[in-house]
Amino acid sequence: MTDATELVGLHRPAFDRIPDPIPNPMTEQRDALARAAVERLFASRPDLTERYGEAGRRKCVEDTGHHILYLAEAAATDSPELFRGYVAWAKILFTGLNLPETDLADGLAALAEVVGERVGGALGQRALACIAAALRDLPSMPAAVPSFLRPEAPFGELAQAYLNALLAGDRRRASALVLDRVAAGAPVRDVYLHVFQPVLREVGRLWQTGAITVGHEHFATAATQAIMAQLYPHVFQSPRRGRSMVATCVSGELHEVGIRMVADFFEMAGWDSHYLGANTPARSILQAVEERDARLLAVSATITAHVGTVTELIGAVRAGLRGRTLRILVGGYPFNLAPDLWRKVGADGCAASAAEAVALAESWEAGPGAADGPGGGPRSGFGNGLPAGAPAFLLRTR
Ligand code: B12
Repeated sequence: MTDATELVGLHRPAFDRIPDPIPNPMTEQRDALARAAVERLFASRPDLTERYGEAGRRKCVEDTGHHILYLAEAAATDSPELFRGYVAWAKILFTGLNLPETDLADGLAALAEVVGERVGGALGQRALACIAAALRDLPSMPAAVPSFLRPEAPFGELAQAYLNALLAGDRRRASALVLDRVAAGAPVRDVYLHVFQPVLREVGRLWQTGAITVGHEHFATAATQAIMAQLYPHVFQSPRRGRSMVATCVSGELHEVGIRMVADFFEMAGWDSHYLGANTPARSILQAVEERDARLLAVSATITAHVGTVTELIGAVRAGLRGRTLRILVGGYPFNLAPDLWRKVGADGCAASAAEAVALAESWEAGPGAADGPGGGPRSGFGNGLPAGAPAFLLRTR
């Protein structure tokens, strides 16, 4: 959706405070890089033309374009974990499509050659290091993702029953399962973190492995959003504490349920939450921060290719603050992959879940030093029980 202020030219001063996007030479020459890499790949692997034909070759250019978007962000922020996470995800996708791993590996090797020749400076060097690290780890990356649902997890049985209802296309049953449990005393926070979150991640896993369609995913997401809305009488019950926050996705980002949960957790903690949803332009976010007199801005990105947009947004917001104090919290999939990324995008902190986001903001409110964990930095505990660097799609709630 286009920002209305963009169309009618309102709020001119805010326009002037939006700096130009940070250029990334890799995304700028994405098409040319992708075509050159695929040409090289198909020249060295004549069997690919036989197997996939011209249509397969075009698809391969498209896929390589995606590789480049993720690679560009990993290189720009010097975060090889981001590209590693993407390649781990791509491996599972390839496996589900019965495409050999060597096709992915050879494609990445061809991309490395082209990047080595055409992308200069530190960015090119970092991109090559990202590809090399991902290629080294590719054979040991898992070919399948285990389920995000475990019967022994808190609310594990409810989560499974909720998923089953959604997959059966039964919104009414899904809603009743949740509302009945909340009526029986289950805290809404637990339902969010132990039912909605793992179930949506499981839906993503099932989509990724080809077990369900985009239609099933859309249904499950829309039904969950509707059921979250049914829980709002509980969400809006907490006494107000005079603290305002704005919660939003960056421009281009469509995954809005995670940041909506973050906003709702702040609401339940007594903050006035202003949830803007998906794909919000920088100027509207800046305006919302001013209008709502926010002391906290929570920014979400799920797609790694949007990390540069987060950096631009934070730069724009800080440039437009005119002396106002504002803490900026970031989160979402790429920030769960690369624990240091929040610093690199210019945020004040990062959290892996809605509960941890509130805990971190409250520790900031409590005064200096209160947010410092064992590492001394304003990052909330990760709490997922996985080794550092594990792909984010393996994240699950305890
Ligand atoms: C629903 C969904 C969609 C919907 C979103 C609709 C909507 N209204 O939100 C639609 C269909 C639009 C979509 C599109 C795409 N999706 Co999608 N999607 C999902 C899915 C299944 C669920 C997302 C979700 O709601 N998760 C549950 C929430 C609660 O979890 P969460 O987002 O992680 O949020 C928690 C924390 O991360 C944290 N957090 C989140 N934000 C913030 C912010 C702050 C400040 C803080 C502190 C914390 C924080 O707190 C939250 C609550 O605890 C995921 C699967 C998954 N693993 O999440 C895939 C997934 C994210 N999608 C994926 C992909 C690939 C895409 C597409 C690129 C597909 C395509 N080819 O078009 C597009 C990209 C669209 C875009 N431009 O953004 C991949 C991403 C893989 C990767 N390597 O990046 C996933 C992981 C699916 C998969 N397993 O392959 N998707």
